[in-house]
Amino acid sequence: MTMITVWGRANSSNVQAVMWAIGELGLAYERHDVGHRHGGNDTAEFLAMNPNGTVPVVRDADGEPLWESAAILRYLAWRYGEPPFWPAELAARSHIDKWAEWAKLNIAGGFTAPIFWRVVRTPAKERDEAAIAAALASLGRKLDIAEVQLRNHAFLAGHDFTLADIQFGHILHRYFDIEIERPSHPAIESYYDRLAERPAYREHVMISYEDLKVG
Ligand SMILES: N[C@@H](CCC(=O)N[C@@H](CS)C(=O)NCC(=O)O)C(=O)O
Repeated sequence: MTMITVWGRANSSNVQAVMWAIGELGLAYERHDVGHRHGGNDTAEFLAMNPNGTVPVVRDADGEPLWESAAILRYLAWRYGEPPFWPAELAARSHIDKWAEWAKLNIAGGFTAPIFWRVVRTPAKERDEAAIAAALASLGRKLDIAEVQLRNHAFLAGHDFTLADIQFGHILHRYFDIEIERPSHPAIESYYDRLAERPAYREHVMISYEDLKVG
């Protein structure tokens, strides 16, 4: 079996998405702790792999280093995924890709910096509560869309677990775990409970972010 090498600390949300996919696909891997307190992402060697100095970076045994977690997820899906996780047929694949892209831009983008960083990675006395409330309202409107979808489907893109669930679901552990006011989304809550039954989700996503806390 090929060995995938991952550079990136386990508590990075983008690394978690990639690791969860690797776990779901049953791939052999080795992961190096890089970034945040671990450092190692400003060395010439690392920057030669990823000039952005960000994690994750992934290299397959026979490939070049890849960065951008969405591109990495598509690579893994193309190479190792099977239908229904990543169907061969273009229309079915594009449907999943649409939801995956939507989740990356709107849910991960609307949560990580505007909410998670402001709540968890900012000392209490410096927190901008008005900005957090506005970001929560904005995220809530996007979650309403997922709520409607999940009322009628077990998973984000339909009745099967797909790449779109990785992009959407990897954010939900932190969303449900941190101290914020959450609007009621019963379908998303039961979806999250179902994700929490998946071993790869528990192993790679439902892990401590204590190390990221400030104050
Ligand atoms: N768009 C990039 C963002 C990568 C990114 O910003 N990664 C963060 C961690 S989630 C990072 O490298 N932060 C610096 C660090 O950990 O030292 C992706 O999706 O991979």
